[in-house]
Amino acid sequence: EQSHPIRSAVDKVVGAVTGDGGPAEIPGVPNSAPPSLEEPTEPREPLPPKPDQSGPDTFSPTGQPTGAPQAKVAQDGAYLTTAQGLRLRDTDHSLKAGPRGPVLLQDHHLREKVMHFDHERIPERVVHARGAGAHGVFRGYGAASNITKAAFLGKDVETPVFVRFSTVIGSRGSADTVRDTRGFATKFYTSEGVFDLVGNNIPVFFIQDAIKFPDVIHAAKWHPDREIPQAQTAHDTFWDFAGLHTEATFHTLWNMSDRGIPRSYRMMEGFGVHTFRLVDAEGATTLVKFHWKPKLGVHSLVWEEAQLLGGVDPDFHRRDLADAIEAGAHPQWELGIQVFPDTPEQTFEGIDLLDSTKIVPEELAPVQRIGLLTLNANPANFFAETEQVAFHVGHLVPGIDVTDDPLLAGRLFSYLDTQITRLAGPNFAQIPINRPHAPVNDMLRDGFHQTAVHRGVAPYRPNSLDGGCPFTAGAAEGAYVEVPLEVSGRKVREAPASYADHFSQARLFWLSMSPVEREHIIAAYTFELGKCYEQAVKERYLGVLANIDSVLCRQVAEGLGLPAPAASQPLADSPPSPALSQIGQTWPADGRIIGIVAGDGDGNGDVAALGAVRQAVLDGGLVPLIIAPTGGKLGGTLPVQRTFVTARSVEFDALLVAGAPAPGKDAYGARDAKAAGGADAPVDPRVLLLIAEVYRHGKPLGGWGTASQAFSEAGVPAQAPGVLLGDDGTSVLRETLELLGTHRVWDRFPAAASLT
Ligand code: HDD
Repeated sequence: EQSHPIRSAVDKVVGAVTGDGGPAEIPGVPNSAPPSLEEPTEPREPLPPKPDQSGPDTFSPTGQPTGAPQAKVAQDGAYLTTAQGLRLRDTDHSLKAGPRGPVLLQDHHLREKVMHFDHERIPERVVHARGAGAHGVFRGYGAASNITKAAFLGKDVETPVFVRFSTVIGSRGSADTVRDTRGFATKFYTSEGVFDLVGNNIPVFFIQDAIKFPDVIHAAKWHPDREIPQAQTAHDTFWDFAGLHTEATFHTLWNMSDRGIPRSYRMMEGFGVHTFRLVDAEGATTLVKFHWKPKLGVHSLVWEEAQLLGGVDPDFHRRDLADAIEAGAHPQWELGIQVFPDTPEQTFEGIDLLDSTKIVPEELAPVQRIGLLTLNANPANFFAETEQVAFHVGHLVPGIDVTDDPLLAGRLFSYLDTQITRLAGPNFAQIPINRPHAPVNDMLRDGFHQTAVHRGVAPYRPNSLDGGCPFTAGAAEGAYVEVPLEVSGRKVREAPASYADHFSQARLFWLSMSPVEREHIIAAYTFELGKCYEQAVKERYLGVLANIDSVLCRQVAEGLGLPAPAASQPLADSPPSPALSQIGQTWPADGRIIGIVAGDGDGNGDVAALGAVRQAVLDGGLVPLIIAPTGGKLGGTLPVQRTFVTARSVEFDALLVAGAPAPGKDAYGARDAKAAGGADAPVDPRVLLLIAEVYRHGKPLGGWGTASQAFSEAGVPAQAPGVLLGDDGTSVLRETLELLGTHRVWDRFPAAASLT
């Protein structure tokens, strides 16, 4: 690596003073002499800002683009400076009284550098601490314009967005693939102000009233004495609460289903959960529930994959999102709404629309698509954007109003309040990622981290000194006007009677699952309750399961070695909702990852064939990763992305095996891999592990050449469903892609038979 001219000059000078690295003495200059005070060097040419130092477009607190290019750059200029812009000659040594002497208090640079470092962390979010974000654009279809005046939903209106996905329970440094709900929060920078849709990948919530939020979160987070487990619900306090507080039953069932372990953020549905009220230009209102429908379909991991990933790649989901965006495979979701008439009862088909523990099955109210979200840019700086973004369900725009859901009411307080601690003061709306793209002219003043220089003398209304400005607007000028609903009632701490139904929709969900999904649910409850220490907690929860379904209860009880209790109330059967199941549909395979194990071929002919398969994967819009014993290039041309040391099956959606590589040999190298061990040399155990796991996890498994030997050594029956053995790679690939459309080879799971 060539030394930068500035660096080498500084090294020389510093080396002369400290004896580190440079000559002990510069000829003619005694060791004790001060170094030259001249600027060490000049940069050869003005250096452009590094790409990772340019931030998102910034807007002044009054909503105007800041304009000047350098204002968009967090850091500028070629020289290292202090925060005050003072150029620095050395940042590696404290100012000392002699090379071995004490450090001097006057060293401002030392104190500033360490002081700033000491305060680099801010409190993590009290929930949803771990997340990953991306920039994008939302385009309205105009399909909702007959029921809402929200400008950003208009036909072909494009609105910049920032989305943050998250887990709920774990700390910032916890793993991505834990069993949990996922947050799906979207900030729309609309022309009428910021609209935040702060949803989850599960359409219901644990509680019906926000006053219970601290309870459910205290129960679900780590035990207060040991701060374990991290990011898991498999522990006593969660199941203690869930067993006693049965309105959490439905949400918990979603968590225990495959929805609790998504394959990717890109393959999750999103839900606004609450019912919202849309308002048209005439003031007519409609109730709606918001949905996000992923273009790539809804897919999940299997539990063993999720657990392996926790160790192999704890950043699996954030890596997947960032890699896909960087590769140009921009993930997309359609925004949809379920529409209900705004009647005084606020119910639909008997379902209380103000109860966030209930869904309205899509078969009763279809999801109508009203716009398209595309994520197309990764954040330039995680802290500045993903960590500092502040969502709030109260960030609304004209045309969208809240309802009286008591869960929503508490959220309307909480999201504003939490930022005061998290972002240290009331001016978080001035942080670049939070700035509206609509003009801002508020009368909020001062406070910690005030970055605006407000002009004028009259931040109050009415005033005459600032010309009466700013003016208030009417609805015609785009003002937000709350829907003037009548409200009346006695002050009570009570819930409506319908809120007491905690089981009927959990049963609906169970009945809507395919056999293999049911089996996964049984395994999940058995695992989670099996991790509890307290017998009473397990027994009580079996009582909850009995009120969902007797087979579910009996199977889990069997796994726990406990008797299965009877239901405490009659089970209500309703027609299943096929939309709740993730199995049975086909989806595009775009962006899925295909591992290709290079075989033990004997020359460039095989490399060419492998190259052709790789190219065919690319042409299909998928990502090929070649796996070989060592890195480098096969046959000098084909780049290897994973070695037998770095590859693990959990990374791939399907595996293709081009042969049966023996241990420790080159693939397609000068040596014949089998030569040393003869024709019956065993297959490399790391390849066998890849094959066995891919098979066990129900992923398509293709092979040609000597692959059949590898499959048989891995214990994979050649006739098993989704095991594709063929003569050449391209034909095997074609069948593999077809299978990927259903995500997994579901027939490989034993399931159904045992579910009686
Ligand atoms: Fe919440 C964060 C979603 C109920 C209080 N919540 C937060 C985030 C999401 C949700 C996605 C992360 C936002 C981000 O990425 O920054 N929360 C939900 C959904 C709920 C819900 C879908 C129910 C339908 N939340 C809820 C209640 C309360 C909170 C009932 C409090 C009474 N939520 C918060 C919070 C957080 C938060 C403490 C933590 C960090 C933040 O807000 O900015 O205020």
